[in-house]
Amino acid sequence: MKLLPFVLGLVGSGLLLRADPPPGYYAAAEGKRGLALRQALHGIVRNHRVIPYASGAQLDTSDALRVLDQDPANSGNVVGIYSRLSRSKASFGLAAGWNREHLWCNGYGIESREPAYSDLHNLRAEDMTVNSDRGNKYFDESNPSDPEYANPAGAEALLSSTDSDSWEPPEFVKGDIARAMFYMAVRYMGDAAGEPALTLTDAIGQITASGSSMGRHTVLVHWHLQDPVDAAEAGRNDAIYRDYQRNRNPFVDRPEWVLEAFMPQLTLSVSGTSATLEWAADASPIVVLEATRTAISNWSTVTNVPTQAGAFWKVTLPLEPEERFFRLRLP
Ligand SMILES: [Ca+2]
Ligand SMILES: [Ca+2]
Repeated sequence: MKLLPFVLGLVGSGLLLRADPPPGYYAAAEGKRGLALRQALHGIVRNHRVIPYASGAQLDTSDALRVLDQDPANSGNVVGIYSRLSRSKASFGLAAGWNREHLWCNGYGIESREPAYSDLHNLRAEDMTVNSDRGNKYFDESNPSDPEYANPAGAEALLSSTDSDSWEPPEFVKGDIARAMFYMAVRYMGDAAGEPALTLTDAIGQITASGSSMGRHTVLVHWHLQDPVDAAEAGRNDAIYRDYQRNRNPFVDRPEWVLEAFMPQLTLSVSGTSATLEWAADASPIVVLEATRTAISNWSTVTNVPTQAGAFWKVTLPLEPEERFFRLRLP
């Protein structure tokens, strides 16, 4: 009997608020990688229960965001995804209030069409002004040399920065946003009526109002690794599954699948004074960037040119005394 208070303490700490995917939910995806993994995940998360976007008497997305994005410190408020400002739930749609932010911009392939338009994995509460400041900027590290560089991004977005074409959110939501982008890219593959084929890219020239691309692909992968899933993000995923859409974000449940699904597998082999990096050609990124541990944010393009041989790309690099990191991106 003396154990009882301890057990009650665990219940009170919220450990039971976290659910796991039901047994077998991801069975069709296990052991796969690359396109095969993305297609298997698509088969699992498609055909979700659509919560209507239009505000009205029925349950709609603004009702859901009042619950999903509620301020943990004030049940009468929601918190903005970039601004982190707490706004009264009652101020939805008002000029000084909050509205619905599409992380994957509505203008990049969604075009106000459900189910993508109302997908709660892609919708967040945000202060009206900050939502409009972000506009249709893709996600990327802000460039201080850009004439429109602003850090902070605005008086109401003190933890975000921006430049002429991109938006960089607060550190602790970078991973949440990246995983939402990866979800969108597997949920929407263009195989059902009214559904776009959404793709992530490093080729920022492809991110246009007439396309359905978002980015920057490899920066989002980096953000995913920088900001791992925490209990709040897992709880939001559970709530969308349990109370609204009946589908889950696989990359919140299985973070290791981001690299498996969205990055080519790199093989490194060392011979004498050189090293060879090799990756599958179906991934197609052909620019190799390198950085050293002492200047990890200073990525430069390696001068050695990758060459294709059959189903693989490879590039040979000299071995150097200092530890180096490599990443790939589209040209
Ligand atoms: Ca930029
Ligand atoms: Ca986070």
